[in-house]
Amino acid sequence: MIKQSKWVRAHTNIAFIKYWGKENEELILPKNNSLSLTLDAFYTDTQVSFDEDLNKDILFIDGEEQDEKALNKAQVILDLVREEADIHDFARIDSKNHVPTAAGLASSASGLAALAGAASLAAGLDLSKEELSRLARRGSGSASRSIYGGFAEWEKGTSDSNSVAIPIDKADWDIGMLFIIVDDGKKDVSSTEGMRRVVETSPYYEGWISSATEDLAAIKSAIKKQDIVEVGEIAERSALKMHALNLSANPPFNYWSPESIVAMRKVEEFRNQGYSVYLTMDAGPNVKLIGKASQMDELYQALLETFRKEQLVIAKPGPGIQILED
Ligand code: 2P0
Repeated sequence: MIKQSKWVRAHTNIAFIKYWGKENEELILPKNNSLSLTLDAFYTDTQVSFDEDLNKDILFIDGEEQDEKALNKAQVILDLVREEADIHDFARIDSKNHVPTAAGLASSASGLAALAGAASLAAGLDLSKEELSRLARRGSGSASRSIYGGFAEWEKGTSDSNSVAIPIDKADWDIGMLFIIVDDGKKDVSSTEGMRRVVETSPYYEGWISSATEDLAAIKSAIKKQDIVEVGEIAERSALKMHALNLSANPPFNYWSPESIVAMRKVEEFRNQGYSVYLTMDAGPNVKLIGKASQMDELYQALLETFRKEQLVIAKPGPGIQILED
């Protein structure tokens, strides 16, 4: 017998207050609360089928079968769902990533959120948003936030049960992002390894925790006021502090390429011209601009002097997880 879900769609999110360090690696409990914006431009569609004829779990991304390693995070979610629903069959996961060609963007947030939705649906579990967020978190921390549209906060909690994301604001105001895709092909330090290293070795880690708490309170009040300048300034500071942790780790590491610096300077130039535009960066060289959605087309045009159009993607706030009806 086959228990098959409908297709489930989850969008990716970008953290404005970064998650960068784990309190508990197995349960994925973070050191600090984080806050993100879910975006419309990048998403993953996933379908799960529990099938008694399978003799192992299998994962297809865009039609291509993936190796065991790619299955690791997914299997944590499958196992939790099997246990909860008392299912003993292996699963086939089909995923389609909707990310612009050559974007070089990680899709673990949207991918594992969509998987949590599809696996629980196939198993016949009727999970609340909060339960879905908790389940997605066990695959990848940032996935906990992709259950919701707009701004979401992942509350670090103290245990598996209360470490979940909650919705903060629909972001139905003039805010948007612009991605500058800078793929330098260098082998990255994985997020998992990067986080472990800063927690264990950065002399600044305590400062990160205390300032993240302050930044979080400040950005929530700025979001409430729909104040793009404050939101952008706080988000940019949070990102730069995260990258400063990496430089202060032993051994030190960073995610920047020469082209990242070029993009960062552009943001400064735009600000000097009077634009309210700020940057954020994650565990890779891409630079993401935060600003008024209504000004992104102008900035896009200006960036075409320096970057190819394939490197630029405008994104608006996106929706939460959804079941696609056939
Ligand atoms: C974030 N990042 O808040 C931070 C900022 C990257 C930089 O969450 O180890 O794939 O699976 O929990 O969620 C990327 O790491 O890490 C991430 P795990 P995840 O978005």
